[in-house]
Amino acid sequence: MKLNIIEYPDKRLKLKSKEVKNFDKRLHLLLDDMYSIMINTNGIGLAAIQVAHPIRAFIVNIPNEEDEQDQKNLLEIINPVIIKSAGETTYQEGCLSVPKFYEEIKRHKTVTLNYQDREGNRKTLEADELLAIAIQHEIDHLEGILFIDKLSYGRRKKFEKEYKRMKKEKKSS
Ligand code: Y12
Ligand code: CO
Repeated sequence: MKLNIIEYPDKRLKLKSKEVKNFDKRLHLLLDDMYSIMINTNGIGLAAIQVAHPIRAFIVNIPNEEDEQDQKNLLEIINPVIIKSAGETTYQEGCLSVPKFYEEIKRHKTVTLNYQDREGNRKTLEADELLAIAIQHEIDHLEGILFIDKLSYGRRKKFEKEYKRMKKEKKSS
């Protein structure tokens, strides 16, 4: 499967993704290909909608203490539902669909979620630190929400201006 990461302002990023019902070979191939493209582009999280598949699935691979991404720590999260969240934290977030732009975003410090794995098995996960932030960022993608949608009016305007300038520079180079 040839996958490309779609980038802001592509309207498909605004779609609400649909529940996964078939835990079949096609899903497994998509998850495998998402992993390859995420690692090749230095990402730590990627939702299926970012590769133009509007289904409720995402992957997260948080680097370990040596700052290495070990595939053993890969999480494939399907049909997630947050059942508990607590605390508040901020983190400078980035997104493969909004390249070269980073902003401080407020999130819950910890989240507990129910989800399914690639075989459809039901699981519960308690997440904190960077994993909790990544999970909230990716669940937002399933709702058609980007981290830049969470910016204040002023910061969003600044982003639009900078992003347009960056795109223009890229075109002329
Ligand atoms: C904390 C906050 C947000 C997340 C969501 C997942 N985000 C990413 O994986 C972002 C990756 C990213 C990678 C970049 O590097 C390259 O594209 C080579 C990048 O840099 C550029 O665009 C130049 C920006 C974002 C998880 C945890
Ligand atoms: Co993202």
